[in-house]
This record gives sequence, structure tokens and C-alpha cells, in this order.
Amino acid sequence: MGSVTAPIRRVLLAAPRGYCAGVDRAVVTVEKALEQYGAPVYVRKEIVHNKHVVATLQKRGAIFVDQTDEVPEGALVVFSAHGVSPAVHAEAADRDLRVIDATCPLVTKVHKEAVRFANEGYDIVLIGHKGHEEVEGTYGEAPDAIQIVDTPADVEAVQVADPEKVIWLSQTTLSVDETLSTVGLLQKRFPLMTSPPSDDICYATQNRQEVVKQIAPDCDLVLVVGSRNSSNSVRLVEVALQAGARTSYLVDFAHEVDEAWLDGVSTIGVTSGASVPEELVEGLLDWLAERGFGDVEVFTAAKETLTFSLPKELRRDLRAEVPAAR
Ligand code: 0JX
Ligand code: SF4
Repeated sequence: MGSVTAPIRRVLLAAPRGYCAGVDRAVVTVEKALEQYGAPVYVRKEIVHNKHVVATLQKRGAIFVDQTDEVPEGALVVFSAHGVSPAVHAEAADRDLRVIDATCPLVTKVHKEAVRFANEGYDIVLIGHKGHEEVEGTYGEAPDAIQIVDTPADVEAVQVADPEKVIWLSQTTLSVDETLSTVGLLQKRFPLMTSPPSDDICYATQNRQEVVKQIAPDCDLVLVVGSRNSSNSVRLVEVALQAGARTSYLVDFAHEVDEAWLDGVSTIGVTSGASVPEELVEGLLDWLAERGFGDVEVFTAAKETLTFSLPKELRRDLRAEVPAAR
């Protein structure tokens, strides 16, 4: 009689995953602002698109608002990692708000590109999701020069003054492959279109998608930890499915995983979006281990070392607190 072998059950844990440099900086900014100035600290929009992060900071005294006019005159407000348009800065100045701008420097880089190319007389095609805060912020830098392309169908509607002076820019958290295909469609219409001086889709978005592409063909199921409104997290589910994962789901917390998803599954890929704290991934790994998936193999596609210093407004006040050396 042949021996009966136990089914293989393993987790492929993607690296890099989770917090990027811009998210770490933005979350620490709110934490340090609470320590330095005391509660409440107002934050315009979700500091990053993650339910757990927002709920945790709320408990510590952060008040999240949708619009600048919800912040009391003269109070302190933090702008989120996704960036704001110049109009929002102007509104804050009108209300005499003390602003700490936690916009990721890599989003600011795209804002600067928009301003520069608009000043040089280019028509700018901004590839990104309509209604996403980052796209609203970048668009607001040069609304007369920018047209937003969200879907391939939008490409046909683009109108430019001079087909030799067109540039495409993008949101930082898009699917790399989908963006390239949209650029291909745009190039058919505008063969002389210029590309951004450096990648607008940031290193963190690219790396998280790359590792998922590499593990997905070996996975029956890929679980992505992240929130529904997190563009980069949602993209990871799509990338997993396109790269060959049999199924893939986005969950904010381990308890959202449906046990039925594990039926007949032997390899589970696990990753998380750029706005997701590692403790949530640890919670998922514990939950999976309790169900026989305790064998975890880390699969690394890139090393990340980038860090950003805190916003200058905050650094100045933190420095002022350091006692003088004797
Ligand atoms: O929805 P996004 O992916 O742009 O934002 P999230 O989830 O907060 O991720 C990190 C912040 C990204 C800013 O570029
Ligand atoms: Fe910055 Fe990229 Fe992180 Fe967005 S995802 S905050 S652009 S590093």
C-alpha cells in the first residue's frame, strides 16, 4: 500500500511589501505632531489610505476632515501623503492655518513636472484615476494645461494645441503594465509625445507589483492586505490575477478572509500595499498558520533603502525642543 503524504501548505511572503518611504514619513509626521503640539491635530483627508492607520491615529487625537474649511481658524492641519493643489494651500492661508505638508516628495516631483511643462507650453496628459486625491492635487497645479486620462476610452477625447508639444505624466500608484498600454495608445495618436523625465510610478509601487508578478504563477491564492480606497493595494490584486494567480483578494484584516478561499489551496501568496502596517500582515500570517499554513518562505524581488526626512515645518519645531549642548 502506498504511503499517504500530507498536502503541501505553504505561504510565499512577498518582499518588498507594506510601508514605503512616503507613507512612513506621513504617518510619523502625524504621530510626532501629536507629541509635539498635543491633540487635536487636524488632518486633511486620510493621511494614507488605510483604515487601521486612520483609526489608530484617531484614537490618539487626530481629527480627519474632508475639506480645509472644517478646520478651525488658526489650527494646525497636516496635508496627506497624496498631495494637495495650490488652491488648497491658498484656502489654508486664508484661514490662517498652521500647515504641515506630508505630501510624499515623489508626488511633489510630479507636481513640479506639471508646473514646468505647463510653463513651457506643453499639453499634459495626466494618466490617473479621476477623483483620486493625488490626481486632483497634480491637476490643480495646471488645470488649463492638463487633461486626465483614466481609461483607454479617454485617449480618444484628448485634444492638443500642438502634437509636437505633448507630454504624459502619471499618478504614482498605477499599474505599470496598464499605464504602458495607455501610453502606447497615446503614442499612436501623438507619435512625438514626450515621456516624463523619470518614472512617475514610484519605486515602491513598481517593486510591490514586480514581486507579485514573480510569485503569482506559483500561487493558488494571493492575499493582499490593504484598504479598498488604496489605489496601489487594489492594483496588486489585479497584477496577481493577470500574472497567473488562480484567485486573489484584498482584505483589511485577517478576519475578513473567508475560510472557503482556502479549499484545495496549497500555496498562498501574501503581500500588502504601501499604506499597510506590518502588524496587519503578521495578523494574517498567524491566522493562516492556525489553519495549517505555518510554513512561510520569503520571496525577495528588490531591496529598498530609501527614507525621507520629516516635513521641514515639523523638523524646525522638533529641533527647537532639543536642549542646547553644554
Ligand atoms: O491610493 P494610493 O495607493 O495612492 O494611496 P495609499 O494607499 O495611501 O498609498 C500610499 C500613499 C501613496 C501616495 O502616492
Ligand atoms: Fe511616495 Fe510612492 Fe509611497 Fe506614494 S507610494 S507615498 S509616491 S513612495
